Amino acid sequence: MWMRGGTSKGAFFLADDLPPDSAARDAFLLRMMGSPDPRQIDGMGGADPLTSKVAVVRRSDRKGVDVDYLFLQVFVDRAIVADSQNCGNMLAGVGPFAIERGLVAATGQETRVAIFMENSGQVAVATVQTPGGRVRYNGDAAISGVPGTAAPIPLAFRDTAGSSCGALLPTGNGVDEIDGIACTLIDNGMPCVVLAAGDMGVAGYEDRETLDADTAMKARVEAIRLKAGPLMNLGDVSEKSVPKMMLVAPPREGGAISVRSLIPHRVHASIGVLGAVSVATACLVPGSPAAAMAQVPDGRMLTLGVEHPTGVTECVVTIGDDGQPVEAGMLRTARKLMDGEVFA
Ligand code: NQM
Repeated sequence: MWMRGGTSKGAFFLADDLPPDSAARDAFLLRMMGSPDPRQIDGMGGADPLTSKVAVVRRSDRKGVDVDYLFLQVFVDRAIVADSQNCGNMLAGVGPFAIERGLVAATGQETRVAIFMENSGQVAVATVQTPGGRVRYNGDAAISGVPGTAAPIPLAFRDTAGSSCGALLPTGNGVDEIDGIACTLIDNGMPCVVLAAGDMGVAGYEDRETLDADTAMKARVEAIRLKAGPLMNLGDVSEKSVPKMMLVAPPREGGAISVRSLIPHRVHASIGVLGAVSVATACLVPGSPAAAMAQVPDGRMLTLGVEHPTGVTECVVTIGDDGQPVEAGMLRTARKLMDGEVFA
């Protein structure tokens, strides 16, 4: 099934429909998307990392969990299929897909789907509208980066701190210096390096195309990323899609922070879900580049607007008694686009 999940788009498969051997699976997915090729002309991919994504879903054996979800990023211009990150946008399509395929039974007006995210080992809960026992896609919820409105799919995350890096701040520091630049190495669901856009010679309010064309800036950012990877317990990240690089600037649209994210080699058209949660959390780290410029409300349940090239994404982050983030939430939507057979 081809679906839009949040601000991303890609293929949703039942695990049993793919080759069990991961090398054969990856070869199939590369050919299906048309990678490697910057235009993906011989495949289904949209020549953009945000439209070259795959969700693999199976019924779960875990207690209290409905389905297991493995996210795979099919690189556009390299023959790489990476499982090194989560994708909270594709996650928005997993609940509807699981109900459509009969892995989860609809329960009244709304169906709560507990999803184990295999990439990082955490559970997310999606609430899907199911009036009359069928998934409803139409509705009034708008998310920035997607035209129009659709049925709301709230996502709730718990215990995402240290999802891939073992700790919220894997170096134990709120700020580290790499190549002379102050950076926060953080993972609240997505490994991210958060640094001031100004330190990279840009304002941080540019559009995606302008920043994507700035090859000198991108080379400096990539040099920092390659050094940050091992410091974040991610090892050699030259062939991984993490950490994401978050260039932050003071908010201008009433949000908490403004961000341009490199994911990691192209600039995101908006921002990833767990990427937004992680950068919002960086705003709460004392002394960090993000905290220095962020506008953070008081309280334990914080709504933090993350401004990006196509709007503002609001994350709700709940802080526990120890001052650490314990829960995060975000509103997404999804849409079924095509159900059929794909050839490779
Ligand atoms: O951060 C893009 C996306 C993502 C990931 C990326 C995502 C997340 O927008 O949870 O959703 O950062 O590669 O789909």
